[in-house]
Amino acid sequence: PEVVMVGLGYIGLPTAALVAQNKVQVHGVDINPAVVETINAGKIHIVEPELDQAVETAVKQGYLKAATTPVEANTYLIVVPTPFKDKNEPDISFVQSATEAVIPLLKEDDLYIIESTSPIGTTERMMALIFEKRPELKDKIHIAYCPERVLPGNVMYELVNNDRVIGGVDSASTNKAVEFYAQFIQGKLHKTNARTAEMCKLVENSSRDVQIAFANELSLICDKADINVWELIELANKHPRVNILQPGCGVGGHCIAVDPYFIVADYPMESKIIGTAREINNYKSFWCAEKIKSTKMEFELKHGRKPSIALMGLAFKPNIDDLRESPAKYIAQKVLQNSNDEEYFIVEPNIKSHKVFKLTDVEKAVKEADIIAFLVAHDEFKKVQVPKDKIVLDFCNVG
Ligand code: SAJ
Repeated sequence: PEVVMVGLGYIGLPTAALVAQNKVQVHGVDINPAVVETINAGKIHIVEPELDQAVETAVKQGYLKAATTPVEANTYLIVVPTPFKDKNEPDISFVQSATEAVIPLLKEDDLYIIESTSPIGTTERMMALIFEKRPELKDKIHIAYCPERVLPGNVMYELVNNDRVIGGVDSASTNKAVEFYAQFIQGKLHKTNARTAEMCKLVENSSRDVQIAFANELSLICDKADINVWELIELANKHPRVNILQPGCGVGGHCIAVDPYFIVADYPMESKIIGTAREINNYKSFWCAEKIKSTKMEFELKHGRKPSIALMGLAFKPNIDDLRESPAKYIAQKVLQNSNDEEYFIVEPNIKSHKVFKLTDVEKAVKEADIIAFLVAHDEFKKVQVPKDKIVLDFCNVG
């Protein structure tokens, strides 16, 4: 094969399919044998529009093959997760083990690229590891960092059309990596060095996190000040140079709620706003859960009976079925703790069933609950007519 793609997850698999669509032989690697088997059967193990068709075609035409170990190629891409350990320290052990797996295969003029979101300096660290084991390759291979920036749900389009930032450990590496991506990508390819490219990825997501934190902070102030935060933001945004994002019930997903910690862990004294934004966004989920509980208590005091409560939405953002790192799920868990499940209707129209939560459909929940808490602004919820006598907690501007 021409290309080895280590990691066949949310980014690695679509990227492998895109490269293969261009009739370039790709050898995909994943440590999970079930994933390898699924892909070799032309199927996919994740939910992403248009990906199924792309993988099926690539496998059928023989351009994409998966295995649990890498083979010799000319270009190696590392696209594995970088989770974090306790105390929000980034964990680059997957990047390291993926690199260790390809080191014996590297030869002169090869290209090694990391795409995984990584703390600043990771590419240089992997370069040191490569040359420690293969000193004869020093200055003879190309090493670069090129983060992805695709939005889940629109990956196949954004992979091709988004601009990319490409940073080599030297300019020959940058140029070689740009040549590689130019075969598949229509967006602009911006050249820089590896450290800047690493930080750029972290900064993009931190920037969004900080902006959402600002909106969430406003929502807390407005709640006390008895001002409608949605109206306030809409009006402030009429200013030609103001563009405030939307408050919600916290920030979820596996990127925006994670990547800022990669900066904070290494530069704790300097990253004040970035660190505080994380705290504000996490606190907002806790606050929402407390608000539901206090509303429930007020109802009990007033009516002398327990209210029934509808929790509307579990996904980490509108109109998707992804519950990972979801603030809405966290809130549901928090309010259901130590309470009788029967008082609750949990609604998530984007999934059929859930192993912990018993799901109710939208109409029934809205009709029967005394208190309705909107946690996610799904389109289905916007159409709902909520009867006047209900108590509504709208955390995401559904109403
Ligand atoms: N959110 C708000 N208010 C807003 C916008 C979003 O509360 O005004 C919340 C969402 O509900 C969600 C979270 O933020 O819980 C994140 O959602 P998102 O749509 O902002 O982003 P992700 O996590 O789906 O994808 C992000 C994207 N990054 C940026 O927009 C800077 C995507 O381009 C990245 O590729 C992706 O992270 C990634 O993989 O890093």
